[in-house]
Amino acid sequence: MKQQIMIDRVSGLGKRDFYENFVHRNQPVIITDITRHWKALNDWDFDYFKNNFGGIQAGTMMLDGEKCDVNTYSETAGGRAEVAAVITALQRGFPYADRVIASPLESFPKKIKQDYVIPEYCAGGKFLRSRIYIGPGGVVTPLHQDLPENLYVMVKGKKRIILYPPEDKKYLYPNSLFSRHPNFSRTDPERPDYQKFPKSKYAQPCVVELCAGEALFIPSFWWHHLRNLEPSISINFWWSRGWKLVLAWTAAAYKKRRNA
Ligand SMILES: O=C(O)CCC(=O)C(=O)O
Repeated sequence: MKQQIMIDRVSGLGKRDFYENFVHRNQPVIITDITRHWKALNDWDFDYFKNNFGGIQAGTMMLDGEKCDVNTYSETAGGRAEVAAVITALQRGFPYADRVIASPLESFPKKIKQDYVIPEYCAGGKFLRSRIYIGPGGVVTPLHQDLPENLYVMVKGKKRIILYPPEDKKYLYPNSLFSRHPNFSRTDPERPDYQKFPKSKYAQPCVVELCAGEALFIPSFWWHHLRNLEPSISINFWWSRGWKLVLAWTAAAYKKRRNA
């Protein structure tokens, strides 16, 4: 029997402790006081984005039912849409809401940076990038893993996030290495199919509910599945370290060429 993974909620965590106890140990943690001085915590809601950034073209992902269809996401082409139009549809609800915003920070004007403070844990981090996610209640991002370290900050709403450690990969049936999305699993942690994916019963999920104002550190290669329990807005901070940095640059260059 594997030991149950516990994810602590902490505050007042210094950068050194963060690296020693969590980054270097590849251990997730929820930090509760990152957003203390963020204007975004008060201001960000669907209307704020409509009123302040309504005219911009942001990256989006189409929904297939309640699931984000990652195949439709592109940082540079196709999946872009006007923020006001997407949010108006989200406010009308399903079936009008047919896509969510999942956009690189650079799509937004620079003034958006006044709304938050880059957390000290990743400020100055190599290859630091952010994406903003805006979606209605119910929406799911399927189970996947990413190369960078990820500080995932809930600004509005609430998400249920199911995590698995990287070593559970053998139970999670990832897509083929040669597919478009080799980092996605074919299993659904919310509806496990043990007939089709028998080894998935050995995977050990760890479930957290992340509330507005809280940040979840998702270490590199940890698997994560996210469900909006409420209409939600979040921003993540991805950064890379050591040998993974080379991979991150290579993957980004490859993606840029593919999407051009
Ligand atoms: O917010 C979401 O639903 C997706 C976020 C995500 O997959 C990530 O930060 O890696």
